[in-house]
Formats: sequence, C-alpha cells, structure tokens
Amino acid sequence: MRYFLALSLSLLFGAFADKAQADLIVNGDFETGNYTSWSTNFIPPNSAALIISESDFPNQGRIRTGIHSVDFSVYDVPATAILSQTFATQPGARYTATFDFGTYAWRDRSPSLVIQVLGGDGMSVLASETLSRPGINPVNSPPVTLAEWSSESLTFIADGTSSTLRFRDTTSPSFASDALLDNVSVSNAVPEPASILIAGLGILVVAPALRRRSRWACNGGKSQASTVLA
Ligand SMILES: [Ca+2]
Repeated sequence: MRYFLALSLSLLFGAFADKAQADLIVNGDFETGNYTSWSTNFIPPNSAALIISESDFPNQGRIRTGIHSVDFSVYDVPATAILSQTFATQPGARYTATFDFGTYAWRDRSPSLVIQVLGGDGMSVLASETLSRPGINPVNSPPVTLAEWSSESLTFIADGTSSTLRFRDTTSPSFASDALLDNVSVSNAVPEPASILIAGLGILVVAPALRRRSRWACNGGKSQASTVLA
C-alpha cells in the first residue's frame, strides 16, 4: 500500500511540477551572433550593445555561455541601447523571465540595466527591475580581471495575448563600465492539459487510499477484519 500511495503521490505532484514549457524567447542566448528575433533602438552592429565573442576580449569572462553574449556601451560609448522581444502570452497566466546579468567595470563604476515587461498594449509596465552592481576591476587597471555574472529572474502576469521583455542600458558613466547579458528565457508554470489530466487521475487514485488510511487510523491501527474479530 505504501508503495502504491507513494507512486500515486509522485504522479500527482510530478504533474503539477511539470513546467515543460517551451522557451518563449527566440535567440535568448544570442548564439546566432546577431539580433535575430530581437528589436533594437539602433542599427547593429553598434557599440551601444555589441554581440561579442571571446576573441573580442580574451580571458575576461565576458561570455557567459556558448560563444556570444551582449556587451552594452562597449568601447565606452554612452549608454543608450534598448533590446526587446515580444512573445505570445495567455491573459492572466503567470510567467517568469530569467537571464544572466554581467558586469565588467572599474570598482568605482556600477553598470546598470532596467528590465521591464510590457503588457499587450506595448506600453503598460507589468513588471520592472533595475539591476546594478559595482565592478571589481581596480581603477585605471588594464583589463585583466574577470567579469561578474549573476542569474536573475522577474515574474509577471500577462494582461494580453502578447508581452514584451525589454532591457535598457542605464549605465553612467559608461567609461570602463559595461553591462553584459546572456541566456534570456521566458516560461510559464501553468500545467498543460495532459498534466492536468494526469493530476486528476492522481487525485482519483490517492483519495480512496487516504480515506482507507483515515479509517484505519480511527480503528486504532487495526484492520476492519481484526476489529470485528476482537
Ligand atoms: Ca551566449
């Protein structure tokens, strides 16, 4: 019985835990080496936000994964870049955007990005976050130390059939101070119809078992048969 109950519970909770949602962001790792599927407020390639390779800045850790990452206000141009991508959503559904935020800067500088999720009208702000972190490189040092990275997330509830994830570089001053970006992803946690069906079956299986277990407890741990015999 215990094995049967455990199996049923694992089916039930496994179904609810199944997020198995496709990534709604295309080219979120920038491995195409260009801004395919992204919108920009500049004409790339542009130092406002370059997609860089390891060979551009060897041994500085500016590439999070793969062979490309985004480097904002690179070569010390003023921070102006905006990247955005619009994707399909279900109104009322909850989503989580995840991404890696990097900084490469002198320690008296703090690269910063404003991350926003816009609603179906393309203007209303569903979620907003400002990320900023001081650099670790000594001031006036040659570029020999490593970039720092952190994994970030932002949750939101969609208000329309589409939502837009937007990254805006707000680094100031931009000299010797770069924000970095990689591995952008958006997914939701709503169980798929198949998962809901499995969860329903799990409840049908577990509920009778729990009822029997409850009766057993009320009988002081004796089976109904032994209670009659006692
Ligand atoms: Ca990458």
